[in-house]
Amino acid sequence: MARRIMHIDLDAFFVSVEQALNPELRGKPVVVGGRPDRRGVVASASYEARAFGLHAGMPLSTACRLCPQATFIEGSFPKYRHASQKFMAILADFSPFLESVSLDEAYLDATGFESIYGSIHQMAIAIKQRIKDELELCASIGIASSKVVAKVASELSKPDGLLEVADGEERSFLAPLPIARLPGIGKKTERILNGLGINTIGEISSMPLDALKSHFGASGELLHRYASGIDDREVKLPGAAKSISRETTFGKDTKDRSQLEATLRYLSERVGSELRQRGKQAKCITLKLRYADFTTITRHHTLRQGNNTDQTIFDTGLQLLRKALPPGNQPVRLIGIGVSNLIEPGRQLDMLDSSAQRLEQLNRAIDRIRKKYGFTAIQTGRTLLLKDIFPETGEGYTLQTPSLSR
Ligand code: TTP
Ligand code: MG
Repeated sequence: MARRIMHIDLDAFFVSVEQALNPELRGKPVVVGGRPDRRGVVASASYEARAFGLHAGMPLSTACRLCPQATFIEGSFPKYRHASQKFMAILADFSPFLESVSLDEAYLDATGFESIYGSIHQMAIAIKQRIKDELELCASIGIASSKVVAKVASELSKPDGLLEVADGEERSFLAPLPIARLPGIGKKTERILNGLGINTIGEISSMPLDALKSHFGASGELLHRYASGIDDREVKLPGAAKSISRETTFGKDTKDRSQLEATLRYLSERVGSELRQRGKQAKCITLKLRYADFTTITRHHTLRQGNNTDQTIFDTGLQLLRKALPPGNQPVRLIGIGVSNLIEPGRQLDMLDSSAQRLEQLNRAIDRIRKKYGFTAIQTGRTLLLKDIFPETGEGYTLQTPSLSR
């Protein structure tokens, strides 16, 4: 049986929360992001403001020039978080198969729920109604056999939309749409494709796979699949690990920098590999150290964007290690590295353009080789050192203790 996946996204979320709290703002051009005389960009614009060309990411000064009569609001994050929690609680009442993607966006697997609600379409109407009644917010919902098609459908249906793509119709639904509608296509990819004479999603799906691969590497394949409406990603339930970490206790306490750094590199590769396997990126990296006297410290660093490459995890860990270990420190008993604040890749990021994406592809290639031949089939210069330190062990040095916190 084909899956029925819903993508639910609130319309003009930050602005709509403000309008729900202050009826005077309803039906008017409203912008959340800050006062127009300040630097900064539009975070959210009401649909009335969008009629004047305003959109998220536009400098506030431009927004003010295009629509001086708009009400500009600074915004307050706790209000939006509170509304988001209520929104997710309503969705959870409808199905436990729920994945929240951001504050105002979620996927819900509704496969098999027809018998309860009459049809999935009816279920979506009931969801929209409850959100309207209880939160005074508008949700747009796309329904399809996969995440990617459901997301395109909900965005196309905005505002206050509901659009269901029948099973088997995915490809023909996507085909006439401009390529920018496909999640993951950023400005640069769009330019390259336009340069090749490709303007619609259907034209991407008709391109030979090899041609796409030659322009976009491994991402070309994903692009081809998505453009054809093929996407096996599952709705991931809460309870999936919220953080991933690896740590090791040394056989003998050590002050040796190269041993600490080699171990850190090895643990970073383990964490990176697990992160990629889960299809996530991390925004927070944490180093853990336990000294010989059992004093334990942790140090965090938050990245500007999500990342899942070994290199970034290690480089960040190394910086934290260098700061945390002044010269003359006492010996280290345990070292660990972890990642948290896990996000879905590719929402704000341009999936195909960034150099981080390229590094990720390299990491994935290494993952594949390791899967086939064992983790130590590929070693970086640094982890080779560990062979001398732990010569008796083969694959994996048996030194890491996995810990997945939920
Ligand atoms: P979106 O769902 O992308 O935007 P939206 O809800 O305002 O409008 P719509 O879905 O109807 O197109 O993002 C949700 C919220 O996230 C948005 O209200 C404000 C915030 N946000 C930012 O702070 N900066 C941004 O660049 C974007 C895109 C969103
Ligand atoms: Mg939204």
